[in-house]
Amino acid sequence: MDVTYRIEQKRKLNGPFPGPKSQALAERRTKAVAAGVASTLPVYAADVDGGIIVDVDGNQLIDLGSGIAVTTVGASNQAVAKAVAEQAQRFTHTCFMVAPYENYVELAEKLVAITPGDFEKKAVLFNSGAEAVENAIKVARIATGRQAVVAFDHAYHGRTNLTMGLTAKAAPYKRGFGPLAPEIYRMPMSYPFREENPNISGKEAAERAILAMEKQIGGDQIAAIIIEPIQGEGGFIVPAEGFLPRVAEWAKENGIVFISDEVQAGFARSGAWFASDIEGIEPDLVTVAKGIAGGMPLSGVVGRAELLDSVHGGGLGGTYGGNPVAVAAALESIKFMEEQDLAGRAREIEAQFFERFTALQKDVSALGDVRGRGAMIALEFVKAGGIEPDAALTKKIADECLAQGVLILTCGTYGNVVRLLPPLVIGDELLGEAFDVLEAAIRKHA
Ligand code: PLZ
Repeated sequence: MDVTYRIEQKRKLNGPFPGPKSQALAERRTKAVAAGVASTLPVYAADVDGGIIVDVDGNQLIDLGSGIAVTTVGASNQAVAKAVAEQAQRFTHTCFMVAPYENYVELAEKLVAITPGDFEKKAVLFNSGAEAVENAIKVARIATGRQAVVAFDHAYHGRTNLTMGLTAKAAPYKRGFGPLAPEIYRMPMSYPFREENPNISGKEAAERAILAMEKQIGGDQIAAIIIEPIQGEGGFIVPAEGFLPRVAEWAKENGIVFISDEVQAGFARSGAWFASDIEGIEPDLVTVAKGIAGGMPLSGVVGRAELLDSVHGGGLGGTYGGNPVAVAAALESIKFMEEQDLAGRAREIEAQFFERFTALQKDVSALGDVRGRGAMIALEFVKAGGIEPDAALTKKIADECLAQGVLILTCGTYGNVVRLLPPLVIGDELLGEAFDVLEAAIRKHA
């Protein structure tokens, strides 16, 4: 990796944390910003580059969150910033449904080329991950003439009405926000660490879900099966080998559209372009967002041409979908990922992570599971010796890291997973330092 940084890649805490400027902003926020939107950090960002977030008081934090798996190429990647500025100076918007433009077509060509699946594909662009998921379901329903949609335990697919119904966890995402969309069925996931029978294979876990689908819905009633190839918000769950291929195969046998939600796992994050590549599956449709555009809001659905083309003209769209500034950022981000082999970088991060934390696991019995792929990696904490989730310990560890200037996020149905999503442009030294801080926090509290 050959990256130059604007900001010195050093962790630095000056005085109180949060500092006075962040505290003043927090007061203003309380009066003006809706309470329903919460933030992990108590400090306000002023400048971000590589693996460092500088706050308004000049503190420098190590970023192991990438704005939830978004700033894969960095939050101020200079090539991306230049492409954004140049496009903004030409035009910021025409609406692709009104006056189309070239870079939308170019990005569709690129997405078709890099997504899994050796068949004719097309793409359509939107703004957010949830919007991509909603549209993938619309496509599947119209293409099959069926209504039922299958999602899995621990799934996260968004916060809009349809996607909150697909999301598994009630609080904070769904509770009180109903009525939820009908015709959504939830199936058992392959979650190796939490299987009652620890020897169950991926294929057996798939047969368990298939039997439930056959009995509870009927294969010929299902429009789509949607699944994250590595579950994100639900706990960075990597299904057992063989699970996804068998579910995908059964979908095919039953004329069901298999949708891989790669919103979080996609774009080099997992150590490949897409996590589906590693799992050896060719989804009918793939949803993409987050890492695609270096921080600009952009998403898409990519997949079988005949499925996407089963929608009547005017049936898909949206004012901002495929905004030209966001698309310019995406084209530059993808080029950067290719030139710098960021998927390879993600695999290096994976190796460093496993070496360090599987060793730590031998000393810390509360560290139940060390898992993930690429730079989408996690630690699951339990009450010592068993598998009972320990959310309180997880929070203590995350809070300790924050206080030491390392931003880490938690996730999981049981709130007991620390997840690491560093920008792939982070250097080894800074990453090692962040691991030191995390390891010390674990040893202190576990
Ligand atoms: N599908 C797999 O991970 C977004 C959500 C954070 P949007 N994950 C982060 C939060 O608490 O809101 C996500 C995802 C997967 C869909 C989505 C939704 O993407 O861009 O947030 O709509």
